[in-house]
Amino acid sequence: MKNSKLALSLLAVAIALAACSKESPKPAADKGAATPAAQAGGTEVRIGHVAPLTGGIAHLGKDNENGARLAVEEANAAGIKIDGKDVKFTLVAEDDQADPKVGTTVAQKLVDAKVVGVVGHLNSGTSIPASSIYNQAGLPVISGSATNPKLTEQGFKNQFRVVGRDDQQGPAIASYLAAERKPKVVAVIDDATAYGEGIANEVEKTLKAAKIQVLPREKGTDKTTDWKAILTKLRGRNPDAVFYGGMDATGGPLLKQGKELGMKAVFSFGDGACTDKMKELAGDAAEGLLCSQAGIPPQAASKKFLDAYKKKFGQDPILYAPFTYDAANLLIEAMKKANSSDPKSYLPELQKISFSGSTGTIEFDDKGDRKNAEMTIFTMKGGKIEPIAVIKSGKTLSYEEFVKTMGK
Ligand code: ABU
Repeated sequence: MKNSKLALSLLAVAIALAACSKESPKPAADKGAATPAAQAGGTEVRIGHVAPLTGGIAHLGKDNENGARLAVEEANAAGIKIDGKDVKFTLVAEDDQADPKVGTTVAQKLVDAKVVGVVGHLNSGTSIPASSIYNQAGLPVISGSATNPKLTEQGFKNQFRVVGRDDQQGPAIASYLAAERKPKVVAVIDDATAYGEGIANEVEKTLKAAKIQVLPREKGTDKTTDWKAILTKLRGRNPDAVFYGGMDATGGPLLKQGKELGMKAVFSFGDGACTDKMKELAGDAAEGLLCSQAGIPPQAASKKFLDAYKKKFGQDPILYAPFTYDAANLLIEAMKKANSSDPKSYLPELQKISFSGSTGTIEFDDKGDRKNAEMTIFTMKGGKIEPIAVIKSGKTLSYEEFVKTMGK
């Protein structure tokens, strides 16, 4: 009788434990070998990363994740102690599919997984709705790529970005286009996302202020790959230039079809379509395009970062990886300064940090925007996106002059 009671109690405990493990699934963390910290019972500190890892811009999402992963692995290899304990950082990587609804779902998933900070999201369209979830949870979040101004205009003290904003980037590319190509008529198209529409609005404002005629806005979506109807209509208006607010996955086909239709206009883009992928998608039509980045060109990042990235991933960073690398390092550095991984304790350190990252010195203003973010203008030459000019603190430098200021 006694034995059967004991057996029943043990069974009950086993069932309860099994139920518990079902209710608390392990997050998709790093599957790397256990570090000395973890083996010795060190503290696990989880950092979230979110970007689209599936869909048309998965290549950019993976690039972002690679940057953050490299930072986490380097920190683990360095062996960091917080509050006297060995720490093992794990990267909890989520896929938001560049979809605002999925973005909020995975944001909540990261909060539930008890991450202490987040690098992401890639897109403004996912970052903005997810930001209230992180704000409620008091989690520091740093985007390495989201450029829509609204992200940091909501009064959230936990939200940061290490790139510039589209109310800087839009005027930069539009002014360059106006000054160098002197268009009389410009067509502006966007993909109806927070980023695409936002930067297109900024470009239009700047062009109109320069007394350049802007045709009525044309719109697609972030899935549009057949632009022929819109382009045929625009061809009839004979614009000297086209600006597209959207990503490379949709910008490449737009450019290819525009040239196939015989448009002579110079095609220009913001950072989302400022990649070598444009050559892959548009072929020779990509030659001579103009585009911008709300930060330094990836090839101007520190040699230490570029070498480590290439060694680990067997390729050069595409676009934002130096920025997500810096974002993850900023979270880690703030934890070290606070000697705590508790978001409440290390957030004040992040707000006042001055950090020498792979993309230069990073400090934040009161809104969480990067102070003195550079803007870079590129063209496609010989099938490669090449930086032409960098705008820093209101001064336009040739890329060669800028590199000298980086001490390279
Ligand atoms: N900055 C362009 C791509 C990311 C975004 O949606 O802002």
